[in-house]
Amino acid sequence: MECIFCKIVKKEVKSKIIYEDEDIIAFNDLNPQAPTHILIIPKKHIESIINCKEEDVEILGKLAYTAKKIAEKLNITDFRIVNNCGKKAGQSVFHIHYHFLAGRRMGWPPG
Ligand code: DGP
Repeated sequence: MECIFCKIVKKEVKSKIIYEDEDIIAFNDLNPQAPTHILIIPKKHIESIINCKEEDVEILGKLAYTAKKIAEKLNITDFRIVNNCGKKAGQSVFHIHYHFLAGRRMGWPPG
Protein backbone atom coordinates (compact mmCIF):
# COMPACT_ATOMS: atom_id res chain seq x y z
CA MET A 1 0.00 0.00 0.00
CA GLU A 2 1.27 3.45 -0.85
CA CYS A 3 2.53 5.80 1.83
CA ILE A 4 -0.19 8.11 3.18
CA PHE A 5 2.16 11.14 3.09
CA CYS A 6 3.03 10.44 -0.58
CA LYS A 7 -0.73 10.54 -1.22
CA ILE A 8 -0.92 13.91 0.55
CA VAL A 9 1.98 15.15 -1.63
CA LYS A 10 0.04 14.06 -4.74
CA LYS A 11 -3.18 15.62 -3.32
CA GLU A 12 -4.89 12.23 -3.49
CA VAL A 13 -5.58 12.62 0.24
CA LYS A 14 -6.85 15.98 1.45
CA SER A 15 -4.93 18.03 4.01
CA LYS A 16 -4.81 21.63 5.18
CA ILE A 17 -1.64 22.81 3.47
CA ILE A 18 0.28 25.53 5.30
CA TYR A 19 3.34 25.73 3.05
CA GLU A 20 4.50 24.19 -0.22
CA ASP A 21 7.44 24.52 -2.60
CA GLU A 22 9.11 22.21 -5.13
CA ASP A 23 10.71 20.01 -2.44
CA ILE A 24 8.63 20.40 0.72
CA ILE A 25 5.03 20.36 1.84
CA ALA A 26 3.70 21.24 5.30
CA PHE A 27 0.18 20.51 6.49
CA ASN A 28 -1.86 20.33 9.69
CA ASP A 29 -1.56 17.10 11.69
CA LEU A 30 -4.75 15.04 11.76
CA ASN A 31 -4.37 14.47 15.50
CA PRO A 32 -3.02 17.77 16.92
CA GLN A 33 -0.95 17.67 20.13
CA ALA A 34 -0.77 21.48 20.44
CA PRO A 35 -2.84 24.45 19.21
CA THR A 36 -0.47 24.59 16.23
CA HIS A 37 0.67 21.17 15.01
CA ILE A 38 2.04 21.08 11.50
CA LEU A 39 3.91 18.26 9.76
CA ILE A 40 6.80 19.33 7.54
CA ILE A 41 7.80 16.65 5.05
CA PRO A 42 9.97 16.27 1.95
CA LYS A 43 8.05 15.48 -1.23
CA LYS A 44 10.64 12.78 -1.87
CA HIS A 45 9.81 9.55 -0.04
CA ILE A 46 12.52 8.96 2.56
CA GLU A 47 11.45 6.54 5.30
CA SER A 48 13.30 8.06 8.23
CA ILE A 49 16.52 9.76 9.25
CA ILE A 50 18.15 6.37 9.74
CA ASN A 51 17.36 5.55 6.10
CA CYS A 52 18.47 8.85 4.58
CA LYS A 53 21.48 9.14 2.26
CA GLU A 54 24.15 11.78 1.87
CA GLU A 55 22.29 13.05 -1.21
CA ASP A 56 19.39 13.93 1.14
CA VAL A 57 21.40 16.35 3.28
CA GLU A 58 20.13 19.44 1.47
CA ILE A 59 16.50 18.39 1.74
CA LEU A 60 16.92 17.64 5.46
CA GLY A 61 18.29 21.14 5.98
CA LYS A 62 15.35 22.51 4.05
CA LEU A 63 12.94 20.88 6.52
CA ALA A 64 14.43 22.94 9.36
CA TYR A 65 14.50 26.07 7.24
CA THR A 66 10.82 25.55 6.44
CA ALA A 67 10.10 25.55 10.18
CA LYS A 68 11.59 29.05 10.34
CA LYS A 69 9.51 30.18 7.34
CA ILE A 70 6.33 28.79 8.88
CA ALA A 71 7.09 30.43 12.24
CA GLU A 72 7.55 33.78 10.49
CA LYS A 73 4.42 33.32 8.40
CA LEU A 74 2.31 32.50 11.48
CA ASN A 75 4.04 35.03 13.79
CA ILE A 76 5.25 32.27 16.10
CA THR A 77 8.40 32.87 18.15
CA ASP A 78 8.46 29.74 20.34
CA PHE A 79 8.02 26.28 18.95
CA ARG A 80 9.29 22.74 19.10
CA ILE A 81 10.34 20.50 16.22
CA VAL A 82 10.12 16.77 16.84
CA ASN A 83 11.26 13.91 14.64
CA ASN A 84 10.35 10.40 15.72
CA CYS A 85 12.79 7.96 14.12
CA GLY A 86 11.76 4.31 14.44
CA LYS A 87 8.81 2.53 16.01
CA LYS A 88 10.13 2.60 19.59
CA ALA A 89 10.69 6.36 19.29
CA GLY A 90 7.04 6.80 18.29
CA GLN A 91 7.25 6.88 14.49
CA SER A 92 4.02 5.63 12.95
CA VAL A 93 4.28 7.03 9.41
CA PHE A 94 7.44 5.94 7.63
CA HIS A 95 8.02 9.04 5.52
CA ILE A 96 10.29 11.57 7.27
CA HIS A 97 8.41 14.36 8.98
CA TYR A 98 9.15 17.08 11.48
CA HIS A 99 6.33 17.84 13.88
CA PHE A 100 6.11 21.63 14.32
CA LEU A 101 4.38 22.25 17.65
CA ALA A 102 3.46 25.60 19.16
CA GLY A 103 0.85 27.48 21.15
CA ARG A 104 1.30 25.86 24.55
CA ARG A 105 4.03 25.37 27.14
CA MET A 106 6.16 22.31 26.36
CA GLY A 107 7.51 20.01 29.05
CA TRP A 108 10.98 18.49 29.20
CA PRO A 109 12.04 15.70 29.08
CA PRO A 110 9.47 14.41 26.57
CA GLY A 111 7.51 11.30 27.56
P1 DGP B 1 4.63 9.92 13.90
O1 DGP B 1 3.88 9.15 14.93
O2 DGP B 1 5.80 10.72 14.47
O3 DGP B 1 5.04 9.04 12.75
O4 DGP B 1 3.62 11.00 13.35
C1 DGP B 1 2.68 10.74 12.35
C2 DGP B 1 1.66 11.83 12.41
O5 DGP B 1 0.94 11.82 11.19
C3 DGP B 1 0.63 11.69 13.52
O6 DGP B 1 0.75 12.78 14.43
C4 DGP B 1 -0.73 11.72 12.82
C5 DGP B 1 -0.38 12.21 11.44
N1 DGP B 1 -1.18 11.64 10.37
C6 DGP B 1 -1.34 10.32 10.09
N2 DGP B 1 -2.13 10.16 9.01
C7 DGP B 1 -2.47 11.41 8.60
C8 DGP B 1 -3.26 11.91 7.53
O7 DGP B 1 -3.84 11.17 6.72
N3 DGP B 1 -3.39 13.27 7.44
C9 DGP B 1 -2.76 14.12 8.31
N4 DGP B 1 -2.97 15.44 8.13
N5 DGP B 1 -2.00 13.69 9.33
C10 DGP B 1 -1.87 12.36 9.47
